[in-house]
Amino acid sequence: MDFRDDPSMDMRPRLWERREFIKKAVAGTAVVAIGGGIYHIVSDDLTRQARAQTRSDGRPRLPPGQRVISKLKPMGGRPGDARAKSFRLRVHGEVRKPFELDYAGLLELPQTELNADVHCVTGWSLLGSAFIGVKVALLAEKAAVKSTARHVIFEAAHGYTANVRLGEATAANVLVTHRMDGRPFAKKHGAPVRGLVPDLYFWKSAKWLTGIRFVSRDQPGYWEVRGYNNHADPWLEERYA
Ligand SMILES: Nc1nc2c(c(=O)[nH]1)N[C@H]1C(S)=C(S)[C@@H](COP(=O)(O)O)O[C@H]1N2
Ligand SMILES: [Mo]
Repeated sequence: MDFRDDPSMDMRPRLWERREFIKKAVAGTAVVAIGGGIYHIVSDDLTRQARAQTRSDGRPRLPPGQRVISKLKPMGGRPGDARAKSFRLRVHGEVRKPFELDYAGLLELPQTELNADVHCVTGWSLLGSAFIGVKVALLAEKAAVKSTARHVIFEAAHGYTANVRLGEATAANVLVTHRMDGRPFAKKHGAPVRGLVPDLYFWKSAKWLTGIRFVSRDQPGYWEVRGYNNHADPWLEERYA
């Protein structure tokens, strides 16, 4: 299994992107092939800097095999309804008090602002973006999650899912997020609301989010049943199954 099998992962630059690349290359960034002809615009300077840094949890800032890019790269997927007025989030499953939120309801809950790094399995990392949203831990508390729950299934448009262990899904930096760097998400990045699980590979951060489901038995998600690692820890390079 290889990301090249996935049409949404076609990273070959179109002509105008190639011109853009030449400009950026002159400005000190470089394009490298990561994984057989897939091109990313990466910054060697930012990569070098990040490699010298350590996180507060003691892990290196940059997981092994990653290079830093300077702007979030759209990675495809089948978009859902991006309008805030259509947004509904079901919080359900192994809970005593299931509930549903619309966009206004989400904004009424206590908001968390944080800076996070995200790491794509194809080899790029984006560092230090600002996100605003509601902690999954807060949703879990509000729904009165049962003691039998072990995993969280992030549910998205058209049946996309991502499974995360309960303890990791309720970490302080895991959000249901509606803003990045002060702006709402663009449609291609999951508008109006996406999951954010920064310490696992980025496929666990479901775009066009529709539900948070607590389950007692694990249910491998969209990529997890297509050859990708069920856990997806970037520091352990848990890329494939
Ligand atoms: N609903 C949905 N969410 C998704 C995906 C998808 O195909 N559908 N792709 C995942 C993958 S593989 C990655 S790397 C990130 C990419 O997010 P971005 O396009 O905003 O960079 O979204 C993740 N979330
Ligand atoms: Mo991805």
